[in-house]
Amino acid sequence: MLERSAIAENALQALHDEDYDRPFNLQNLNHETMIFMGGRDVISLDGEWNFCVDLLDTGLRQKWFAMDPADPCDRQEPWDYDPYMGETVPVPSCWQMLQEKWYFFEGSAWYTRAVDFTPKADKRFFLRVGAAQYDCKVFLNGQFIGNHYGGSTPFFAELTDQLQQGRNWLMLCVNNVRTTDRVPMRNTDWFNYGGVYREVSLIETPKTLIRDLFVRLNPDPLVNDIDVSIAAEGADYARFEIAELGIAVDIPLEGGKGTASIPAAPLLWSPDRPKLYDVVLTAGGDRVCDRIGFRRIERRGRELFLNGRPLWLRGISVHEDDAVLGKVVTEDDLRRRYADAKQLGCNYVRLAHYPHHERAVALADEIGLLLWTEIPVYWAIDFDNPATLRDAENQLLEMVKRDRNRASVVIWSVGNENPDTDQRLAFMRHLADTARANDPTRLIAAACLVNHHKLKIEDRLAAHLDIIGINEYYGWYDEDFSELPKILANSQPDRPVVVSETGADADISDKGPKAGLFSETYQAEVYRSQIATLKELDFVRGMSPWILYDFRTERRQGIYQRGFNRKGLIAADKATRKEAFAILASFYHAMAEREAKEWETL
Ligand code: GCB
Repeated sequence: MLERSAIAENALQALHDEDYDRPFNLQNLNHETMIFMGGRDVISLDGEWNFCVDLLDTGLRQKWFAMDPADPCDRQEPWDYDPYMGETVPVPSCWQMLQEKWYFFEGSAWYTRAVDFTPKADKRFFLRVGAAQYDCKVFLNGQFIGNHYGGSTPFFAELTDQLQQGRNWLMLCVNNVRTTDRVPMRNTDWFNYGGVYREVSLIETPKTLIRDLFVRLNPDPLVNDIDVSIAAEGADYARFEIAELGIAVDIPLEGGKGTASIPAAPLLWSPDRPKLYDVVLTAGGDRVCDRIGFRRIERRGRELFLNGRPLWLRGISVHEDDAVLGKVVTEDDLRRRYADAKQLGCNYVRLAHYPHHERAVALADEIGLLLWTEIPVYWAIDFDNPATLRDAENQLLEMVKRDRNRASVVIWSVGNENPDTDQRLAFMRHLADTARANDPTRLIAAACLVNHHKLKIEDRLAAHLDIIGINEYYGWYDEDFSELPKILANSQPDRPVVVSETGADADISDKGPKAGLFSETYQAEVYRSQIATLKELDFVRGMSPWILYDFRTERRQGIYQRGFNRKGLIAADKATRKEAFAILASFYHAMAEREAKEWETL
């Protein structure tokens, strides 16, 4: 039970409000706390957690996290919450999808659960939260462990020294308030879900710990090496194996780090042949494994190449959104998503606008789809603010470290439609450089800006990218279609352009119009015109129209939108296809057939 003075302190806070959250505003759970997850056994902490929304942050002021799990009848003082009894919710979930009264709730919410535990002398224990939107404070047995910023990447907290024999109480305080200094900021075109919406687990490791493993083909086509980088604690060397390639190498570790370049000739991974190899790393008693594909993605001038062959990215954009589950994804949902993309004739998917579930990336490896993945540096975030940069950089590094063994990921994108200011240029250059420094085997992109007065792609960031993404909505926000060829002709970019977005809304419900804006036929017409224009331009090396499925967003409240962005090729039921689906499919399939014939004759 808390000391009486804490309650008195709490009463005083009503008079002096400013400092209650300062001790918790740390960004100390970040990419540095990550451990390599491949093949680890985990104890799932999913399931029912005690839950309470907390609009006024009373929990931090009144220190709910420090309360004993005593019977409320035995308490000496009045309290405003019983963390250990009462309402429960499932984890993972988004609170908006659970009760109507929580639909527009933005604030803190508390999750509490018991963890029964037996310490083991030679083991370490880590909490892993797959994702919580947006920041998440972790408490164990009343003690503040740390805070993670960023709603779409996993985070870890070592609990070895804090877990006690028997019953432990774990609390997560999740806050989804939109603020100007966050990434993203207050204004987006997707729903601001809240909660612990990806899996939570406890991981047991030996004292020797493999922190990181990065395995890739040397990006230089003349060097047939598999390059390996390792970070491990408590061992002098690590054993790296790919049995199918006859590789078994001991790699010395110095200062916890080791690298090796191993000559090898793996079958190359591609969407047509998504070959993966079993990779195992052992260091001391720790052992991790992964299934890894080897491929080369290159930009030469205005062209893209995959494994030395010219590449045109036949894509579609997709959000992580479900009419029933919100941001929670299931295996069925992901398989349906990629089956729809394949039926469309795609070889590529843009995972917009934040890192999606790691399973989305692993499944793309297995079934053969190239991915563009990105962080939510979206619109006018606070480019002047060093804390905002720290947050963006951390989200980038968490995404890169989580996914850089995935052959499917060929593009890291560092932002979407950001104004071309000096501060933004410095901010995003830094992100592009950081991505390259941590992974030289992928291309860097961003969705850039068009100067609508000069009719030209004009964005200083383009010089620092491998691919210029362009979001253009000719036929929708911009009516005059004839401007699109002019823009592309005026621009003469020296590197490939991927039309990262284009599209139009179509409401195909009974409430939707039969013709004109928001009709299915109008959307189909926009797709016809876009395809006719873009296919003529040699520096356009791909497209990912907006978007595969209709998705929920607060900012769309027109009579045909009703809380949804309806630019999907498929309605929010994820089943009903609109006319434009077949139009894009026939363009992509014809292109794929042409490509296959060209390759046969090579
Ligand atoms: C964009 C944004 C995307 C929006 C889309 C739209 O340019 O990148 O997040 O949802 O346009 O529908 O306006």
